[in-house]
Amino acid sequence: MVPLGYIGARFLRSSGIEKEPCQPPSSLFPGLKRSLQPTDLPMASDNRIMREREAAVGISVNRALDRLAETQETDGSWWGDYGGPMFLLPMYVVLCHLSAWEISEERRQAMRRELFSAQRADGGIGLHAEGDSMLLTSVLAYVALRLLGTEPDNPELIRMRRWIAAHGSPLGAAPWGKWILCLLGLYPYCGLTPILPELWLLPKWLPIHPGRLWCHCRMVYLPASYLYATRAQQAPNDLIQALREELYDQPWDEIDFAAHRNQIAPSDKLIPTRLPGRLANRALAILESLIPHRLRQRALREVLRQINFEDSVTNHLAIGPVNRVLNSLCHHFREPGGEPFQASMVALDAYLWDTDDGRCRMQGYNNSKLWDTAFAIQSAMAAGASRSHPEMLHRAHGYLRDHQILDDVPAAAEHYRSPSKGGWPFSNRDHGWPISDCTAEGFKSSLLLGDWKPETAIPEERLRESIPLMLHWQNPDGGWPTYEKQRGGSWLESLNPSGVFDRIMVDYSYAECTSTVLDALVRAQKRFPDCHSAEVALAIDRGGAWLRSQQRDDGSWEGSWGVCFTYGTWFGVSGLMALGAGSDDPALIRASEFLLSHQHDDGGWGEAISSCHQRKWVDVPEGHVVQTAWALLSLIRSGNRDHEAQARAVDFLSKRQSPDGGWPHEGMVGIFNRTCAINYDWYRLYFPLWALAEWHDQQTEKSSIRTSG
Ligand code: LAN
Repeated sequence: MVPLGYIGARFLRSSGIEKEPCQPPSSLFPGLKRSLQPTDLPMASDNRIMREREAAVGISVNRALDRLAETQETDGSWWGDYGGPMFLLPMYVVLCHLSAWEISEERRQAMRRELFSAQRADGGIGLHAEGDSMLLTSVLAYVALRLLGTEPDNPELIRMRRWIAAHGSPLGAAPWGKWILCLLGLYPYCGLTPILPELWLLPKWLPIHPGRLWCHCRMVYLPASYLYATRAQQAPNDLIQALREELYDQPWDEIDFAAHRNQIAPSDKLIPTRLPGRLANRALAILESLIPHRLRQRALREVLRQINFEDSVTNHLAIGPVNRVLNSLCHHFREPGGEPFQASMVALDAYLWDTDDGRCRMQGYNNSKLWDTAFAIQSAMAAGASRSHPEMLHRAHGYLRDHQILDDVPAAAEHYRSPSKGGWPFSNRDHGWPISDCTAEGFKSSLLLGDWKPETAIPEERLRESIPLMLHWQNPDGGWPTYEKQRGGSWLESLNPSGVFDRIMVDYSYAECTSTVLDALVRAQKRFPDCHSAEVALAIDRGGAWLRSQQRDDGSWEGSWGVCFTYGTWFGVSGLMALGAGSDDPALIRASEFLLSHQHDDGGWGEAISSCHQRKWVDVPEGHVVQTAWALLSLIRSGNRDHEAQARAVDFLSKRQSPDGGWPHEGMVGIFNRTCAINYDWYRLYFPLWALAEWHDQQTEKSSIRTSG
């Protein structure tokens, strides 16, 4: 343990115990400073309690900072589990089975543990580790467990089989599940909705060209089209024969699979299939029967070219776990054991995470290091780590420097790629796909650390390169997307064939990305006033208007990548503050009122994962540390004057802190596409740290106003 550091020392000073002049607080939010008046301060009778709380929080913050320092990787990053989605590991297991890629016995056991650990009380498995059972994941997990050596008479497996039988067998599974079953010979290709590779040969200007899709969607359907069009499938063996009997309640040969082609059971229909989608499926089925052999071969060559390109520019990591597995399957079926296959299998190791309690989880990305490091830096800086933990910050700075993307991909347009140079990814440079908000967080953190240690700052020209990139990403509606400027109309969503994931068709504007990029651009404007100044000013205006337009009537913002309104509102509020909104801004007042109306008596906030799907606040009585931290940060930043509510939130966070300085794992608070939760391991350390540090900063500031007033 480092002795009482900067925060503690500041407390001693501000409480008058140590008579040193007060440091000006390093608050990042100018609006907050404007808003504070001596009259806002608590009554004198409360002062003693407040000071005690302040002292306790100072200690909490130091302990959390120590924990942050202890858990830093040698490369300067923070690296944690990014598991949760339950459809990923079975895909990996199927790939290894088909390609005879060996998984060690220890790993097999750890994988079995992971799959069983997610089994629900009813016997099935949900889309994510905390979700309700569905066929897609129950069937895939069942198959994976059998491939991993679990016997069919295992009692847990029997329960899983019963759940599957009671909910309609694989015939009702969402399409991605059926794709995987096809490869194993557990489903015939005539039972799939066609995925035509020929779409890639269409003229690029056509609104339905796949190059217009959200990059994650297009990169999944790309290899899926190859596997579909080549009818990739292994020859049935005894295990597959046995599985055919275990999974279906009728003899395999008697099932009319084609008749169930578009069937999705209620458990798997998380998003409705719409009429245009149903019509498109019919049209695809007709087209499939008309495609000449030569055209198919040409289309397959083009698809393979795109797959190989993706693998080569991502060091075989691919953009995400699903296309990583599907691309590897393409390589396997094309050239078993060949070089592209081997390279991809080695890269796939990055997607596996061994937990402390002996489970092996498949990760939602190769890692989340850049994202975590940027937030760890900002929270640590708010907590005064530049004095107490300079070494930690120095190493983290190195990670930012080493993982900025330095080049565009070659022949970008031909491969439907946008500029990359100057951006930051979510994970690391090897992965190479830049993301708008990761770039903004990387940029902000780099400025922060560069100001602190100019001698090790990232060279100015490299920071300047992020600015045109952030400008380039702005959508026509004024908001910011994730990876690429929106390329297709929102109407494409009516063709969403997944049944499971919402908003996958195009790259929409998001409150989170918009808020963060706006904050970065405001800082860019100050730091590099000569850099694209007119465009930056215009982008900020349009972005600010978009962000304001997204505030809901109840005062909240909807989050898309975190659960849910506490997350979105934190970004909404922070974005407006970055634009200079004051605490008297009606939007900020409404946001605070919204948050206060959902605070629990114990000071915490708790929102269910289902808030994201239902698009309305679903309360959980047990407050969540991370959501409480987001809410508290929003209240502090918006200059809300309900100090009592803030104090209760602070107490809630302090009470939950573990002896090691961190906070225990609670439910998952990451989400994607409204339905699938994902675990951000470090959120429970740097967000409470950040909230407590900003609260402490605010107290110190109040004390100084009190003293001078
Ligand atoms: C991610 C991870 C990072 C995340 C943030 C940067 C946090 C966010 O602010 C923007 C969106 C982004 C980039 C994001 C989008 C969706 C991803 C890629 C994921 C949640 C990780 C896994 C998920 C991906 C779609 C999973 C595969 C499933 C499909 C439906 C294709």
